[in-house]
Amino acid sequence: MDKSKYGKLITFEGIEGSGKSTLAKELYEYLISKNYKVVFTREPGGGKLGEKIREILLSNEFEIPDYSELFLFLASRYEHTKNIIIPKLKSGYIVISDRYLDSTTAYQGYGRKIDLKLLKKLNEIATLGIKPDLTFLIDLPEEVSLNRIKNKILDRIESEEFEFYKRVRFGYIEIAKNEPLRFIILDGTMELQTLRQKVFEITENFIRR
Ligand code: T5A
Repeated sequence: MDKSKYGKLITFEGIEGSGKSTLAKELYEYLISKNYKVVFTREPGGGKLGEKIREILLSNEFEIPDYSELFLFLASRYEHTKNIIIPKLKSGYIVISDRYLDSTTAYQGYGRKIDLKLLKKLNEIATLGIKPDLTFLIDLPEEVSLNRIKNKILDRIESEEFEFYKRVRFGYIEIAKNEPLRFIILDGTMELQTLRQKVFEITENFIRR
């Protein structure tokens, strides 16, 4: 495989209400308008199986024990990577994913306190060794996050206590610190217009590199 023809995987991460979904979709639209080959996808979900798993994971109908939750996220990721991400990258697409492997490290690792070394191994299996080329971490204080989502019907994970989000946010910063070349941390309290401009600019520079 000629590596120069291989696409790029760009992921968006952050806690609830950070604005990552908005920015990921806007980046997708922007790159389409510039005639790039690009696809938008998300986790949990992306594939047919993953979207079903997403319904279960976010539903308030079940109480899902920690490790069951972990394995469901990983099951979704394996299908997503194998059936969507890898084929699209091989066809030269830019793949934009709203959440990917770092969500598991942040939420199940730092949030639920599952062993980080174990998660690293499991993530390697679920991603078939694929790593994002560029990750935007939209960092937001927990208080602002809760305020942004307070008027919506909360899903199972959004109903977690405040301390959980504090750990997840802290976890994200730690993950990003360990991989400074892959991560761009943006302050999610900035105006959406400013954030958008930064995401577009950084991505275009990155693609042209
Ligand atoms: N999860 C996921 C795990 O625990 N482990 C895993 O491995 C994976 C993959 C997934 C849930 O699963 C968990 C994490 C999640 O709890 P989701 O749908 O991806 O669920 O996650 P959410 O974070 O809930 O996604 P949302 O789409 O609801 O939130 P976003 O993406 O953070 O925010 P967004 O863009 O929808 O914006 C929220 C609101 O804020 C406004 C927007 O207009 C919108 O109203 N907003 C701003 N307002 C002011 N200034 C800004 N800069 C703003 N940016 C956005």
